[in-house]
Amino acid sequence: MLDMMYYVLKERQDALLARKNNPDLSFYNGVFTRYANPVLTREHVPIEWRYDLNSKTNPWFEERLGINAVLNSGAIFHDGKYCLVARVEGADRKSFFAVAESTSGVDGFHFVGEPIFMDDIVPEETNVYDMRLTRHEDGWIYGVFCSEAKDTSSNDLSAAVAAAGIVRTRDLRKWERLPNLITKRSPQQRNVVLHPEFVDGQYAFYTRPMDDFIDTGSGGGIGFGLCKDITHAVIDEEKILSKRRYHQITESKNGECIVPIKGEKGWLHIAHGVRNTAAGLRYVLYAYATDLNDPSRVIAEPGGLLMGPRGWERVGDVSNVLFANGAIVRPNGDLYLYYAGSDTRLYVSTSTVDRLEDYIFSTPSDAGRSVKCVEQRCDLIRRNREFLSHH
Ligand code: BGC
Ligand code: BMA
Repeated sequence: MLDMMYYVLKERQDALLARKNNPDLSFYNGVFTRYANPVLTREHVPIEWRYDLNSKTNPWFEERLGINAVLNSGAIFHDGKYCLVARVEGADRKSFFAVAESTSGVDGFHFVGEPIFMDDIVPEETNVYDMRLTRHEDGWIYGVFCSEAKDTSSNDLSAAVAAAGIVRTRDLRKWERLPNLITKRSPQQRNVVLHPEFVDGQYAFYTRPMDDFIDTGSGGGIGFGLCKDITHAVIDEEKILSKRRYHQITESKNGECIVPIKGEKGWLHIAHGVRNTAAGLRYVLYAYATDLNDPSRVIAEPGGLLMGPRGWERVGDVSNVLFANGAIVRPNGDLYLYYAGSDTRLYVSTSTVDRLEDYIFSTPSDAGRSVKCVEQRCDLIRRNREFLSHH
Protein backbone atom coordinates (compact mmCIF):
# COMPACT_ATOMS: atom_id res chain seq x y z
CA MET A 1 0.00 0.00 0.00
CA LEU A 2 1.19 3.49 -0.81
CA ASP A 3 0.82 5.84 2.14
CA MET A 4 -1.68 8.72 1.83
CA MET A 5 1.15 11.10 2.69
CA TYR A 6 2.84 10.19 -0.56
CA TYR A 7 -0.04 11.75 -2.50
CA VAL A 8 -0.05 14.81 -0.26
CA LEU A 9 3.68 15.35 -0.72
CA LYS A 10 3.51 14.64 -4.44
CA GLU A 11 0.77 17.19 -4.96
CA ARG A 12 2.69 19.76 -2.95
CA GLN A 13 5.85 19.09 -4.96
CA ASP A 14 4.03 19.19 -8.32
CA ALA A 15 2.64 22.60 -7.37
CA LEU A 16 6.11 23.83 -6.38
CA LEU A 17 7.62 22.61 -9.65
CA ALA A 18 4.82 24.20 -11.68
CA ARG A 19 5.08 27.57 -9.90
CA LYS A 20 5.92 30.45 -12.27
CA ASN A 21 8.86 32.62 -11.37
CA ASN A 22 8.86 36.38 -11.94
CA PRO A 23 11.46 39.12 -11.72
CA ASP A 24 11.83 40.62 -8.26
CA LEU A 25 10.95 44.24 -9.05
CA SER A 26 12.08 45.49 -5.65
CA PHE A 27 15.68 45.22 -6.80
CA TYR A 28 17.25 47.26 -9.61
CA ASN A 29 20.83 48.05 -10.52
CA GLY A 30 20.73 47.86 -14.31
CA VAL A 31 23.12 44.93 -14.40
CA PHE A 32 21.19 41.96 -13.04
CA THR A 33 17.53 41.12 -12.60
CA ARG A 34 16.86 38.92 -9.62
CA TYR A 35 13.96 36.45 -9.69
CA ALA A 36 11.57 36.21 -6.77
CA ASN A 37 11.59 32.46 -6.08
CA PRO A 38 14.47 30.07 -5.73
CA VAL A 39 14.85 27.71 -8.71
CA LEU A 40 15.95 24.69 -6.69
CA THR A 41 15.47 23.84 -3.03
CA ARG A 42 15.51 20.65 -1.02
CA GLU A 43 11.75 20.45 -1.59
CA HIS A 44 12.49 19.95 -5.30
CA VAL A 45 14.28 16.65 -4.67
CA PRO A 46 12.10 13.71 -5.83
CA ILE A 47 10.19 11.96 -3.07
CA GLU A 48 11.55 8.55 -4.09
CA TRP A 49 15.09 9.84 -3.51
CA ARG A 50 14.20 10.42 0.16
CA TYR A 51 11.43 8.05 1.24
CA ASP A 52 11.03 4.33 1.30
CA LEU A 53 7.60 4.11 -0.32
CA ASN A 54 6.84 0.60 0.87
CA SER A 55 4.55 0.68 3.92
CA LYS A 56 5.81 -2.76 5.00
CA THR A 57 9.33 -1.41 5.56
CA ASN A 58 8.22 2.17 6.31
CA PRO A 59 4.93 1.98 8.27
CA TRP A 60 5.12 5.61 9.46
CA PHE A 61 6.14 7.01 6.10
CA GLU A 62 9.28 8.52 7.57
CA GLU A 63 11.94 10.19 5.50
CA ARG A 64 14.82 7.69 5.35
CA LEU A 65 17.51 9.60 3.49
CA GLY A 66 16.82 13.29 4.11
CA ILE A 67 18.15 16.17 2.04
CA ASN A 68 19.56 19.22 3.76
CA ALA A 69 20.16 21.67 0.92
CA VAL A 70 20.42 22.18 -2.83
CA LEU A 71 22.97 24.78 -3.73
CA ASN A 72 26.00 25.63 -5.87
CA SER A 73 25.20 24.33 -9.36
CA GLY A 74 27.10 24.07 -12.58
CA ALA A 75 25.02 25.12 -15.60
CA ILE A 76 24.93 24.37 -19.31
CA PHE A 77 22.45 24.60 -22.17
CA HIS A 78 22.10 21.11 -23.58
CA ASP A 79 19.61 19.43 -25.93
CA GLY A 80 17.29 22.44 -25.89
CA LYS A 81 17.19 22.65 -22.09
CA TYR A 82 18.69 24.70 -19.31
CA CYS A 83 20.57 22.05 -17.33
CA LEU A 84 21.99 22.37 -13.87
CA VAL A 85 24.32 19.98 -12.13
CA ALA A 86 23.37 20.81 -8.59
CA ARG A 87 25.22 20.22 -5.38
CA VAL A 88 22.70 18.24 -3.35
CA GLU A 89 23.62 17.88 0.29
CA GLY A 90 22.22 14.94 2.20
CA ALA A 91 21.15 15.13 5.82
CA ASP A 92 24.49 13.36 6.47
CA ARG A 93 26.41 16.44 5.19
CA LYS A 94 27.80 14.59 2.20
CA SER A 95 27.07 16.19 -1.14
CA PHE A 96 26.44 14.56 -4.48
CA PHE A 97 25.63 15.82 -7.95
CA ALA A 98 22.30 15.60 -9.73
CA VAL A 99 20.98 16.99 -13.01
CA ALA A 100 17.94 19.27 -13.04
CA GLU A 101 16.39 20.62 -16.23
CA SER A 102 14.06 23.42 -17.26
CA THR A 103 12.81 24.78 -20.57
CA SER A 104 12.60 28.42 -19.40
CA GLY A 105 15.80 28.74 -17.32
CA VAL A 106 13.95 30.55 -14.53
CA ASP A 107 11.29 28.08 -13.42
CA GLY A 108 10.15 24.49 -13.83
CA PHE A 109 13.49 22.98 -12.79
CA HIS A 110 13.07 19.32 -11.93
CA PHE A 111 15.60 16.60 -11.18
CA VAL A 112 15.96 13.93 -13.84
CA GLY A 113 17.14 10.35 -13.66
CA GLU A 114 19.17 9.47 -10.59
CA PRO A 115 21.99 11.20 -8.74
CA ILE A 116 25.18 11.18 -10.83
CA PHE A 117 27.21 8.06 -10.34
CA MET A 118 30.95 8.61 -10.53
CA ASP A 119 33.64 5.93 -10.65
CA ASP A 120 35.25 5.49 -7.25
CA ILE A 121 38.83 6.22 -8.27
CA VAL A 122 39.81 8.43 -5.30
CA PRO A 123 39.39 6.14 -2.27
CA GLU A 124 40.36 8.82 0.28
CA GLU A 125 37.70 11.26 -1.01
CA THR A 126 34.96 12.02 1.56
CA ASN A 127 32.95 14.73 -0.12
CA VAL A 128 32.40 16.29 -3.54
CA TYR A 129 30.86 19.66 -4.38
CA ASP A 130 30.59 22.76 -6.58
CA MET A 131 30.90 21.45 -10.13
CA ARG A 132 31.74 23.86 -12.96
CA LEU A 133 30.61 22.65 -16.38
CA THR A 134 32.70 23.55 -19.40
CA ARG A 135 31.73 22.78 -22.98
CA HIS A 136 35.27 22.46 -24.29
CA GLU A 137 36.33 22.92 -27.89
CA ASP A 138 37.71 19.36 -27.77
CA GLY A 139 34.07 18.16 -27.94
CA TRP A 140 33.61 16.98 -24.33
CA ILE A 141 31.62 18.54 -21.53
CA TYR A 142 33.89 18.63 -18.47
CA GLY A 143 32.86 18.91 -14.87
CA VAL A 144 35.49 20.23 -12.48
CA PHE A 145 34.60 20.03 -8.80
CA CYS A 146 36.05 19.97 -5.31
CA SER A 147 37.18 16.58 -4.08
CA GLU A 148 37.68 16.75 -0.34
CA ALA A 149 39.49 14.29 1.91
CA LYS A 150 40.49 14.10 5.56
CA ASP A 151 44.00 15.41 6.17
CA THR A 152 45.45 12.33 7.82
CA SER A 153 48.72 14.10 8.66
CA SER A 154 46.93 16.21 11.27
CA ASN A 155 45.31 15.32 14.59
CA ASP A 156 42.73 18.05 14.06
CA LEU A 157 39.48 16.29 13.21
CA SER A 158 38.41 19.01 10.78
CA ALA A 159 41.73 19.23 8.94
CA ALA A 160 41.01 18.47 5.32
CA VAL A 161 42.61 18.48 1.90
CA ALA A 162 40.83 19.93 -1.10
CA ALA A 163 41.69 18.97 -4.68
CA ALA A 164 40.09 19.48 -8.07
CA GLY A 165 38.22 16.44 -9.36
CA ILE A 166 37.51 16.07 -13.09
CA VAL A 167 34.77 14.20 -14.95
CA ARG A 168 33.62 14.35 -18.53
CA THR A 169 30.47 13.48 -20.41
CA ARG A 170 28.79 13.94 -23.77
CA ASP A 171 25.19 13.68 -22.67
CA LEU A 172 25.00 14.60 -18.93
CA ARG A 173 23.98 10.97 -18.30
CA LYS A 174 27.16 8.91 -18.49
CA TRP A 175 30.19 10.39 -16.75
CA GLU A 176 33.82 9.34 -17.01
CA ARG A 177 35.96 10.21 -14.04
CA LEU A 178 39.54 11.32 -14.71
CA PRO A 179 42.33 11.55 -12.11
CA ASN A 180 42.30 14.66 -9.90
CA LEU A 181 44.26 17.68 -11.08
CA ILE A 182 47.78 17.94 -9.69
CA THR A 183 49.19 21.41 -9.15
CA LYS A 184 52.90 21.06 -8.45
CA ARG A 185 53.27 24.31 -6.49
CA SER A 186 50.02 24.32 -4.52
CA PRO A 187 49.18 21.71 -1.88
CA GLN A 188 45.42 22.41 -2.03
CA GLN A 189 42.93 23.52 -4.66
CA ARG A 190 39.29 24.58 -4.61
CA ASN A 191 37.19 26.55 -7.11
CA VAL A 192 39.03 25.31 -10.17
CA VAL A 193 37.46 26.11 -13.55
CA LEU A 194 38.39 24.79 -17.01
CA HIS A 195 38.67 27.42 -19.76
CA PRO A 196 36.50 26.49 -22.81
CA GLU A 197 39.23 26.91 -25.43
CA PHE A 198 42.75 25.63 -25.83
CA VAL A 199 45.43 28.17 -24.95
CA ASP A 200 48.75 27.60 -26.73
CA GLY A 201 47.38 24.20 -27.70
CA GLN A 202 46.89 23.20 -24.04
CA TYR A 203 44.05 22.89 -21.53
CA ALA A 204 43.85 26.02 -19.39
CA PHE A 205 42.62 26.03 -15.81
CA TYR A 206 41.73 28.82 -13.43
CA THR A 207 43.02 27.65 -10.07
CA ARG A 208 43.03 28.92 -6.52
CA PRO A 209 46.31 28.06 -4.87
CA MET A 210 46.04 27.65 -1.12
CA ASP A 211 48.31 26.51 1.67
CA ASP A 212 45.60 25.17 3.90
CA PHE A 213 42.00 23.94 3.70
CA ILE A 214 40.29 27.19 4.83
CA ASP A 215 43.18 29.67 4.76
CA THR A 216 44.57 30.41 1.36
CA GLY A 217 47.69 31.57 3.25
CA SER A 218 50.31 32.77 0.80
CA GLY A 219 47.95 31.97 -2.11
CA GLY A 220 47.75 35.35 -3.82
CA GLY A 221 44.43 34.97 -5.61
CA ILE A 222 42.98 33.30 -8.68
CA GLY A 223 45.67 31.46 -10.62
CA PHE A 224 46.01 30.30 -14.19
CA GLY A 225 47.86 27.26 -15.43
CA LEU A 226 48.21 25.09 -18.51
CA CYS A 227 48.35 21.35 -18.91
CA LYS A 228 48.88 19.15 -21.94
CA ASP A 229 46.97 16.03 -21.04
CA ILE A 230 43.61 16.34 -19.33
CA THR A 231 43.43 12.62 -18.69
CA HIS A 232 46.44 13.04 -16.35
CA ALA A 233 46.20 16.75 -15.63
CA VAL A 234 49.31 18.28 -14.12
CA ILE A 235 50.00 22.01 -13.83
CA ASP A 236 53.61 22.99 -13.16
CA GLU A 237 53.27 26.76 -12.88
CA GLU A 238 50.37 28.96 -11.81
CA LYS A 239 50.30 32.64 -12.60
CA ILE A 240 48.13 34.84 -10.36
CA LEU A 241 45.64 36.93 -12.33
CA SER A 242 42.96 38.28 -10.00
CA LYS A 243 44.69 39.25 -6.78
CA ARG A 244 43.59 39.31 -3.17
CA ARG A 245 43.92 42.81 -1.74
CA TYR A 246 43.79 44.38 1.69
CA HIS A 247 40.46 46.06 2.42
CA GLN A 248 38.91 45.06 -0.84
CA ILE A 249 36.25 42.39 -1.29
CA THR A 250 38.89 39.73 -2.00
CA GLU A 251 40.87 40.24 1.19
CA SER A 252 40.46 36.77 2.77
CA LYS A 253 40.03 34.68 -0.35
CA ASN A 254 38.78 34.75 -3.90
CA GLY A 255 38.04 32.15 -6.54
CA GLU A 256 36.79 31.81 -10.09
CA CYS A 257 33.04 31.12 -10.18
CA ILE A 258 31.79 30.45 -13.68
CA VAL A 259 33.35 29.52 -16.99
CA PRO A 260 34.52 32.81 -18.53
CA ILE A 261 32.23 34.29 -21.17
CA LYS A 262 33.66 35.49 -24.48
CA GLY A 263 32.67 39.15 -24.89
CA GLU A 264 33.54 41.73 -27.56
CA LYS A 265 36.41 43.28 -25.66
CA GLY A 266 37.61 40.42 -23.52
CA TRP A 267 36.88 37.27 -21.56
CA LEU A 268 34.30 38.19 -18.94
CA HIS A 269 34.86 36.57 -15.56
CA ILE A 270 32.60 36.25 -12.55
CA ALA A 271 34.41 35.33 -9.36
CA HIS A 272 33.76 35.37 -5.63
CA GLY A 273 35.45 37.46 -3.01
CA VAL A 274 35.50 36.69 0.70
CA ARG A 275 36.07 38.92 3.64
CA ASN A 276 36.24 37.96 7.28
CA THR A 277 33.86 39.62 9.71
CA ALA A 278 32.82 39.24 13.34
CA ALA A 279 29.86 37.26 11.95
CA GLY A 280 32.06 34.90 9.92
CA LEU A 281 33.12 34.83 6.29
CA ARG A 282 31.06 36.95 3.91
CA TYR A 283 30.93 35.80 0.27
CA VAL A 284 30.04 38.12 -2.62
CA LEU A 285 30.50 38.01 -6.40
CA TYR A 286 32.70 40.31 -8.42
CA ALA A 287 33.70 40.53 -12.08
CA TYR A 288 36.79 41.23 -14.17
CA ALA A 289 37.95 40.81 -17.77
CA THR A 290 41.01 39.30 -19.41
CA ASP A 291 42.56 39.63 -22.85
CA LEU A 292 40.84 37.65 -25.63
CA ASN A 293 44.23 36.43 -26.88
CA ASP A 294 45.74 35.88 -23.46
CA PRO A 295 43.07 34.92 -20.91
CA SER A 296 45.66 35.17 -18.12
CA ARG A 297 46.13 38.94 -18.63
CA VAL A 298 43.67 41.09 -16.67
CA ILE A 299 42.46 44.10 -18.68
CA ALA A 300 39.57 45.43 -16.57
CA GLU A 301 38.87 45.28 -12.85
CA PRO A 302 35.71 47.07 -11.73
CA GLY A 303 35.80 47.92 -8.04
CA GLY A 304 33.51 46.38 -5.47
CA LEU A 305 30.92 43.66 -5.57
CA LEU A 306 28.69 42.65 -8.45
CA MET A 307 26.19 40.81 -6.26
CA GLY A 308 26.01 40.39 -2.51
CA PRO A 309 23.54 38.45 -0.36
CA ARG A 310 20.28 40.31 0.15
CA GLY A 311 17.06 39.67 2.09
CA TRP A 312 16.20 36.00 2.45
CA GLU A 313 19.37 35.02 0.50
CA ARG A 314 21.28 35.92 3.64
CA VAL A 315 19.58 33.30 5.73
CA GLY A 316 20.67 29.69 5.73
CA ASP A 317 23.18 27.12 6.88
CA VAL A 318 26.15 29.37 6.15
CA SER A 319 24.56 32.80 6.40
CA ASN A 320 25.77 35.85 4.52
CA VAL A 321 27.02 33.81 1.56
CA LEU A 322 26.18 34.45 -2.07
CA PHE A 323 28.04 31.93 -4.21
CA ALA A 324 27.81 30.89 -7.86
CA ASN A 325 29.44 28.30 -10.05
CA GLY A 326 27.24 28.21 -13.11
CA ALA A 327 25.85 30.47 -15.81
CA ILE A 328 24.25 29.96 -19.20
CA VAL A 329 24.65 32.30 -22.17
CA ARG A 330 22.16 32.02 -25.02
CA PRO A 331 23.03 32.84 -28.66
CA ASN A 332 21.12 36.16 -28.35
CA GLY A 333 23.38 37.20 -25.47
CA ASP A 334 20.92 36.51 -22.64
CA LEU A 335 22.74 35.48 -19.51
CA TYR A 336 21.35 33.33 -16.69
CA LEU A 337 23.42 33.28 -13.52
CA TYR A 338 22.61 30.57 -10.99
CA TYR A 339 23.64 31.47 -7.47
CA ALA A 340 23.06 30.00 -4.06
CA GLY A 341 21.84 31.85 -0.99
CA SER A 342 23.71 30.97 2.20
CA ASP A 343 24.62 27.44 1.06
CA THR A 344 20.94 26.47 1.30
CA ARG A 345 18.97 27.08 -1.92
CA LEU A 346 19.57 28.09 -5.53
CA TYR A 347 18.38 31.27 -7.22
CA VAL A 348 18.67 32.75 -10.71
CA SER A 349 19.38 36.25 -11.91
CA THR A 350 19.46 37.37 -15.52
CA SER A 351 21.46 39.87 -17.52
CA THR A 352 22.97 40.06 -20.98
CA VAL A 353 26.56 39.74 -22.16
CA ASP A 354 26.46 43.40 -23.28
CA ARG A 355 25.27 44.61 -19.89
CA LEU A 356 27.90 42.57 -18.06
CA GLU A 357 30.60 43.81 -20.41
CA ASP A 358 29.52 47.41 -19.91
CA TYR A 359 29.55 46.88 -16.14
CA ILE A 360 33.07 45.44 -16.27
CA PHE A 361 34.59 48.07 -18.54
CA SER A 362 32.73 51.16 -17.26
CA THR A 363 32.67 50.65 -13.50
CA PRO A 364 35.58 52.50 -11.89
CA SER A 365 38.23 50.33 -10.21
CA ASP A 366 38.56 50.24 -6.47
CA ALA A 367 40.23 53.50 -5.53
CA GLY A 368 41.92 51.78 -2.60
CA ARG A 369 41.44 54.37 0.18
CA SER A 370 38.40 56.18 1.57
CA VAL A 371 39.76 59.59 0.63
CA LYS A 372 40.21 58.48 -2.98
CA CYS A 373 36.78 56.84 -3.00
CA VAL A 374 35.22 60.15 -1.94
CA GLU A 375 37.03 61.89 -4.82
CA GLN A 376 35.72 59.23 -7.19
CA ARG A 377 32.14 59.69 -5.97
CA CYS A 378 32.29 63.52 -5.93
CA ASP A 379 33.56 63.42 -9.47
CA LEU A 380 30.46 61.42 -10.46
CA ILE A 381 28.14 63.75 -8.52
CA ARG A 382 29.64 66.87 -10.15
CA ARG A 383 29.42 65.41 -13.63
CA ASN A 384 25.78 64.52 -12.92
CA ARG A 385 24.97 68.05 -11.63
CA GLU A 386 26.55 69.51 -14.72
CA PHE A 387 24.61 67.10 -16.92
CA LEU A 388 21.30 67.76 -15.12
CA SER A 389 21.72 71.52 -15.43
CA HIS A 390 21.46 71.11 -19.20
CA HIS A 391 18.29 68.97 -19.05
C1 BGC B 1 32.26 22.57 2.65
C2 BGC B 1 32.22 23.72 1.63
C3 BGC B 1 33.06 24.87 2.07
C4 BGC B 1 34.42 24.41 2.49
C5 BGC B 1 35.23 25.52 3.09
C6 BGC B 1 33.67 22.23 2.93
O1 BGC B 1 33.78 21.19 3.85
O2 BGC B 1 31.58 21.47 2.17
O3 BGC B 1 30.91 24.14 1.46
O4 BGC B 1 33.17 25.78 1.04
O5 BGC B 1 34.33 23.37 3.42
O6 BGC B 1 34.61 26.10 4.19
C1 BMA C 1 33.30 27.64 -0.25
C2 BMA C 1 32.70 27.16 -1.52
C3 BMA C 1 31.25 26.81 -1.39
C4 BMA C 1 30.48 27.53 -0.34
C5 BMA C 1 31.26 28.59 0.41
C6 BMA C 1 30.57 29.12 1.62
O1 BMA C 1 34.63 27.56 -0.03
O2 BMA C 1 33.49 26.20 -2.17
O3 BMA C 1 31.01 25.45 -1.28
O4 BMA C 1 29.35 28.10 -0.93
O5 BMA C 1 32.50 28.07 0.77
O6 BMA C 1 30.40 28.16 2.60
